[in-house]
Amino acid sequence: MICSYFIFPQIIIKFMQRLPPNQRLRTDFPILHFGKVPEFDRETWDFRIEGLVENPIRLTFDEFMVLEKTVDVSDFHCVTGWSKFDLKWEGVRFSDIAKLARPGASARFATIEAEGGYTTSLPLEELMEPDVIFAYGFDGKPLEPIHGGPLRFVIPKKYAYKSAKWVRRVIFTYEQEPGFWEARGYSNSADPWKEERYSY
Ligand SMILES: Nc1nc2c(c(=O)[nH]1)N[C@H]1C(S)=C(S)[C@@H](COP(=O)(O)O)O[C@H]1N2
Ligand SMILES: [Mo]
Repeated sequence: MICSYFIFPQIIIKFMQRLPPNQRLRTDFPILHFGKVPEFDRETWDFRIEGLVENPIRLTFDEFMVLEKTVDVSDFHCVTGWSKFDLKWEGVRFSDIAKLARPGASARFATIEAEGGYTTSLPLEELMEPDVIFAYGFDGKPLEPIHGGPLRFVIPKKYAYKSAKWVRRVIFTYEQEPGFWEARGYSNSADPWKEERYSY
């Protein structure tokens, strides 16, 4: 009695509150990207941090894997209307990556660049949040190529087109560069709670 009439609605309300406006909850993990899944060659793959930094860096995959590891559980919201709860990402915080390269005083944004030229850009204060990570693991396993493996960017507080798969480079900039979807009419701020889907 208590369970069905009291607790159950409470659970539903709690879930609804975690769903941004006009999003629907999915329990599967949809796959969405432009172009095809790139090949990963551990020998030639690298990760570069460039632009307005005091210490530009190039890391091999093995070097990346020994950086301080973070696990973060977060929700995921695609601008086309689906959301997923409690995705468990393992990787390295953006803020830890930034510490290594030491952004200069004039750096205000960073462009995240993926294989094949997919890009997105964000202000540094949003990138320095502790839930923003470069993920190589998902749910205790290596991140699958189809979901962005070997390395994807994850910024849970933004629509997922900001969470670039197959990341290779971070460029610190003074002006915000237009991203792949942002240049095609999607919002630069991309806050799902304010429903910032388009750039008009
Ligand atoms: N490199 C790259 N990253 C990308 C995209 C893409 O087209 N290319 N699509 C984005 C969009 S719109 C979404 S919803 C998510 C989907 O991630 P998933 O396929 O792991 O669910 O990846 C994002 N990252
Ligand atoms: Mo998306």
